[in-house]
Amino acid sequence: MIRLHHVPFSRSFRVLWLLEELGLDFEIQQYDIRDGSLRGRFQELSPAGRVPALEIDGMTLFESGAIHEYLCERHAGAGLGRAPGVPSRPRFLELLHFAETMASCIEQLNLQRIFLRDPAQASAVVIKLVTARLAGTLAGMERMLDGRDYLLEDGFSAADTMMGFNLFAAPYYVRLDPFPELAAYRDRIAGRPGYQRARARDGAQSFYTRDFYPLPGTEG
Ligand SMILES: N[C@@H](CCC(=O)N[C@@H](CS)C(=O)NCC(=O)O)C(=O)O
Repeated sequence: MIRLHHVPFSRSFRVLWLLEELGLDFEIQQYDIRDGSLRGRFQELSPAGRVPALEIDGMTLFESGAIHEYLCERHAGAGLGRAPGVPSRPRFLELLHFAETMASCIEQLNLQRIFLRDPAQASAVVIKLVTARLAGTLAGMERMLDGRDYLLEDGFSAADTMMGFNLFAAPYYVRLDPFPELAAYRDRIAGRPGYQRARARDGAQSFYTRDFYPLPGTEG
Protein backbone atom coordinates (compact mmCIF):
# COMPACT_ATOMS: atom_id res chain seq x y z
CA MET A 1 0.00 0.00 0.00
CA ILE A 2 1.29 3.45 -0.92
CA ARG A 3 -0.45 6.44 0.68
CA LEU A 4 0.26 10.06 -0.19
CA HIS A 5 -0.54 12.71 2.40
CA HIS A 6 -1.55 15.64 0.28
CA VAL A 7 -2.84 19.20 0.19
CA PRO A 8 -4.32 20.18 -3.21
CA PHE A 9 -2.08 22.47 -5.27
CA SER A 10 0.84 22.20 -2.86
CA ARG A 11 4.30 20.66 -3.17
CA SER A 12 2.74 17.24 -2.58
CA PHE A 13 1.42 17.56 -6.14
CA ARG A 14 4.99 16.88 -7.30
CA VAL A 15 4.83 13.42 -5.73
CA LEU A 16 1.26 12.79 -6.90
CA TRP A 17 2.38 13.55 -10.43
CA LEU A 18 5.50 11.37 -10.21
CA LEU A 19 3.43 8.45 -8.84
CA GLU A 20 1.12 8.83 -11.83
CA GLU A 21 4.03 9.04 -14.28
CA LEU A 22 5.33 5.80 -12.74
CA GLY A 23 1.92 4.17 -13.09
CA LEU A 24 1.75 3.11 -9.43
CA ASP A 25 -1.37 2.32 -7.40
CA PHE A 26 -1.72 4.62 -4.42
CA GLU A 27 -4.20 6.21 -2.05
CA ILE A 28 -4.45 9.88 -1.25
CA GLN A 29 -5.18 11.28 2.18
CA GLN A 30 -6.16 14.89 1.73
CA TYR A 31 -5.70 17.73 4.22
CA ASP A 32 -6.68 21.36 4.50
CA ILE A 33 -3.63 23.57 5.08
CA ARG A 34 -5.55 25.92 7.40
CA ASP A 35 -7.63 23.68 9.66
CA GLY A 36 -4.84 22.41 11.94
CA SER A 37 -4.93 18.85 10.56
CA LEU A 38 -1.21 19.08 9.63
CA ARG A 39 -0.38 19.47 13.31
CA GLY A 40 -0.53 17.02 16.23
CA ARG A 41 -0.70 13.35 15.14
CA PHE A 42 0.29 14.22 11.57
CA GLN A 43 3.71 15.35 12.86
CA GLU A 44 4.50 11.71 13.64
CA LEU A 45 4.57 11.32 9.84
CA SER A 46 6.21 14.63 8.95
CA PRO A 47 8.00 16.37 11.82
CA ALA A 48 7.39 19.95 10.72
CA GLY A 49 3.79 19.20 9.78
CA ARG A 50 4.38 19.60 6.06
CA VAL A 51 3.18 17.75 2.98
CA PRO A 52 4.12 15.68 1.13
CA ALA A 53 4.53 12.64 3.34
CA LEU A 54 4.52 9.25 1.65
CA GLU A 55 3.76 5.93 3.34
CA ILE A 56 5.60 3.28 1.38
CA ASP A 57 7.47 0.03 2.02
CA GLY A 58 6.60 0.05 5.73
CA MET A 59 7.93 3.55 6.43
CA THR A 60 6.97 7.18 5.97
CA LEU A 61 9.12 9.57 3.96
CA PHE A 62 8.84 13.35 3.92
CA GLU A 63 10.57 16.00 1.72
CA SER A 64 9.47 15.94 -1.89
CA GLY A 65 13.06 15.80 -3.20
CA ALA A 66 13.97 12.77 -1.07
CA ILE A 67 10.73 11.06 -2.09
CA HIS A 68 11.60 11.72 -5.74
CA GLU A 69 15.03 10.13 -5.36
CA TYR A 70 13.59 7.14 -3.52
CA LEU A 71 10.85 6.50 -6.08
CA CYS A 72 13.27 6.88 -8.99
CA GLU A 73 15.63 4.33 -7.43
CA ARG A 74 12.74 1.98 -6.53
CA HIS A 75 11.54 2.11 -10.16
CA ALA A 76 14.84 2.54 -11.95
CA GLY A 77 13.50 0.83 -15.07
CA ALA A 78 11.04 3.68 -15.65
CA GLY A 79 13.98 5.95 -16.43
CA LEU A 80 12.73 8.98 -14.54
CA GLY A 81 15.86 9.28 -12.37
CA ARG A 82 19.46 9.63 -13.45
CA ALA A 83 21.79 7.10 -11.84
CA PRO A 84 25.41 7.78 -10.84
CA GLY A 85 27.57 7.72 -13.93
CA VAL A 86 24.88 9.00 -16.30
CA PRO A 87 26.12 12.29 -17.85
CA SER A 88 22.95 14.18 -16.92
CA ARG A 89 23.14 13.09 -13.25
CA PRO A 90 24.79 16.30 -11.91
CA ARG A 91 22.19 18.51 -13.59
CA PHE A 92 19.41 16.17 -12.37
CA LEU A 93 20.55 16.57 -8.75
CA GLU A 94 20.93 20.32 -9.17
CA LEU A 95 17.35 20.63 -10.42
CA LEU A 96 15.85 18.53 -7.62
CA HIS A 97 17.24 21.08 -5.19
CA PHE A 98 16.77 24.20 -7.34
CA ALA A 99 13.05 23.42 -7.18
CA GLU A 100 13.13 24.38 -3.52
CA THR A 101 15.10 27.60 -4.10
CA MET A 102 12.20 28.65 -6.29
CA ALA A 103 9.45 27.20 -4.10
CA SER A 104 10.79 28.91 -0.98
CA CYS A 105 10.14 32.27 -2.72
CA ILE A 106 6.58 31.19 -3.55
CA GLU A 107 6.13 30.05 0.05
CA GLN A 108 7.29 33.41 1.45
CA LEU A 109 4.90 35.22 -0.88
CA ASN A 110 2.06 32.89 0.10
CA LEU A 111 2.74 33.70 3.75
CA GLN A 112 2.85 37.45 3.10
CA ARG A 113 -0.08 37.64 0.71
CA ILE A 114 -2.44 34.76 1.48
CA PHE A 115 -1.99 33.28 4.92
CA LEU A 116 -1.45 36.28 7.25
CA ARG A 117 -4.51 36.61 9.47
CA ASP A 118 -4.03 40.39 9.45
CA PRO A 119 -3.05 41.48 5.89
CA ALA A 120 -1.94 44.86 7.30
CA GLN A 121 1.05 43.05 8.80
CA ALA A 122 2.44 42.18 5.35
CA SER A 123 5.64 43.98 4.39
CA ALA A 124 5.66 45.71 0.99
CA VAL A 125 9.47 45.68 1.07
CA VAL A 126 9.65 41.93 1.66
CA ILE A 127 7.00 41.28 -1.00
CA LYS A 128 8.91 43.35 -3.59
CA LEU A 129 12.22 41.75 -2.71
CA VAL A 130 10.95 38.17 -2.76
CA THR A 131 8.95 38.73 -5.96
CA ALA A 132 12.16 39.93 -7.64
CA ARG A 133 14.00 36.89 -6.31
CA LEU A 134 11.27 34.59 -7.63
CA ALA A 135 11.53 36.29 -11.04
CA GLY A 136 15.29 35.69 -10.89
CA THR A 137 14.80 31.94 -10.41
CA LEU A 138 12.32 31.89 -13.31
CA ALA A 139 14.83 33.70 -15.54
CA GLY A 140 17.42 31.08 -14.57
CA MET A 141 15.03 28.26 -15.45
CA GLU A 142 14.24 29.94 -18.78
CA ARG A 143 17.95 29.94 -19.63
CA MET A 144 18.32 26.30 -18.57
CA LEU A 145 15.58 25.17 -20.97
CA ASP A 146 17.46 26.68 -23.90
CA GLY A 147 15.14 25.28 -26.59
CA ARG A 148 14.76 21.82 -25.07
CA ASP A 149 11.43 20.08 -24.51
CA TYR A 150 12.31 19.14 -20.93
CA LEU A 151 14.81 20.32 -18.36
CA LEU A 152 17.36 17.60 -19.03
CA GLU A 153 18.84 17.17 -22.48
CA ASP A 154 18.12 13.41 -22.37
CA GLY A 155 14.38 13.73 -21.89
CA PHE A 156 11.58 13.89 -19.33
CA SER A 157 12.60 13.08 -15.77
CA ALA A 158 11.66 13.54 -12.14
CA ALA A 159 13.45 16.90 -12.35
CA ASP A 160 10.43 18.01 -14.39
CA THR A 161 7.92 16.84 -11.78
CA MET A 162 9.91 18.65 -9.06
CA MET A 163 10.43 21.91 -10.96
CA GLY A 164 7.35 21.83 -13.16
CA PHE A 165 4.85 22.18 -10.33
CA ASN A 166 6.40 25.57 -9.44
CA LEU A 167 5.35 26.95 -12.81
CA PHE A 168 1.71 26.57 -11.88
CA ALA A 169 2.10 28.49 -8.58
CA ALA A 170 4.69 31.16 -9.50
CA PRO A 171 2.39 32.94 -12.03
CA TYR A 172 0.18 34.13 -9.17
CA TYR A 173 3.07 36.50 -8.40
CA VAL A 174 5.20 36.81 -11.55
CA ARG A 175 3.72 36.81 -15.05
CA LEU A 176 5.29 34.31 -17.45
CA ASP A 177 4.97 36.62 -20.51
CA PRO A 178 8.69 37.55 -20.47
CA PHE A 179 9.60 33.84 -20.32
CA PRO A 180 8.42 32.21 -23.59
CA GLU A 181 10.43 29.01 -23.02
CA LEU A 182 8.80 28.56 -19.61
CA ALA A 183 5.30 29.23 -20.95
CA ALA A 184 5.76 26.65 -23.75
CA TYR A 185 7.31 24.17 -21.32
CA ARG A 186 4.41 24.59 -18.92
CA ASP A 187 1.93 23.82 -21.71
CA ARG A 188 4.03 20.81 -22.76
CA ILE A 189 4.12 19.24 -19.30
CA ALA A 190 0.44 20.01 -18.72
CA GLY A 191 -0.32 17.98 -21.86
CA ARG A 192 1.29 14.83 -20.50
CA PRO A 193 -1.23 12.08 -19.64
CA GLY A 194 0.54 11.54 -16.30
CA TYR A 195 0.12 15.21 -15.41
CA GLN A 196 -3.54 15.16 -16.38
CA ARG A 197 -4.23 12.05 -14.31
CA ALA A 198 -2.50 13.72 -11.37
CA ARG A 199 -4.47 16.95 -11.81
CA ALA A 200 -7.72 14.96 -11.90
CA ARG A 201 -6.86 13.51 -8.46
CA ASP A 202 -5.34 16.68 -7.01
CA GLY A 203 -8.45 18.36 -5.59
CA ALA A 204 -9.37 22.05 -5.72
CA GLN A 205 -6.96 24.58 -4.29
CA SER A 206 -8.54 26.77 -1.65
CA PHE A 207 -6.04 29.55 -0.95
CA TYR A 208 -5.55 31.74 -4.03
CA THR A 209 -8.64 33.90 -4.46
CA ARG A 210 -7.30 35.96 -7.39
CA ASP A 211 -5.63 35.03 -10.67
CA PHE A 212 -2.71 37.39 -10.04
CA TYR A 213 -1.35 39.34 -7.07
CA PRO A 214 0.27 42.58 -8.36
CA LEU A 215 3.03 44.26 -6.37
CA PRO A 216 1.78 46.54 -3.59
CA GLY A 217 1.28 50.05 -4.94
CA THR A 218 0.75 48.89 -8.53
CA GLU A 219 -2.83 47.70 -8.14
CA GLY A 220 -5.54 49.74 -9.61
N1 LIG B 1 10.92 21.14 1.47
C1 LIG B 1 9.63 20.54 1.71
C2 LIG B 1 8.60 21.63 1.90
C3 LIG B 1 7.22 21.07 2.26
C4 LIG B 1 6.24 22.19 2.57
O1 LIG B 1 6.59 23.23 3.11
N2 LIG B 1 4.97 21.95 2.20
C5 LIG B 1 3.94 22.94 2.46
C6 LIG B 1 2.88 22.90 1.36
S1 LIG B 1 3.58 23.48 -0.18
C7 LIG B 1 3.24 22.63 3.76
O2 LIG B 1 2.97 21.49 4.05
N3 LIG B 1 2.92 23.67 4.53
C8 LIG B 1 2.17 23.52 5.74
C9 LIG B 1 2.62 24.48 6.79
O3 LIG B 1 3.60 25.20 6.57
O4 LIG B 1 1.99 24.50 7.83
C10 LIG B 1 9.27 19.61 0.56
O5 LIG B 1 9.71 19.89 -0.56
O6 LIG B 1 8.58 18.60 0.77
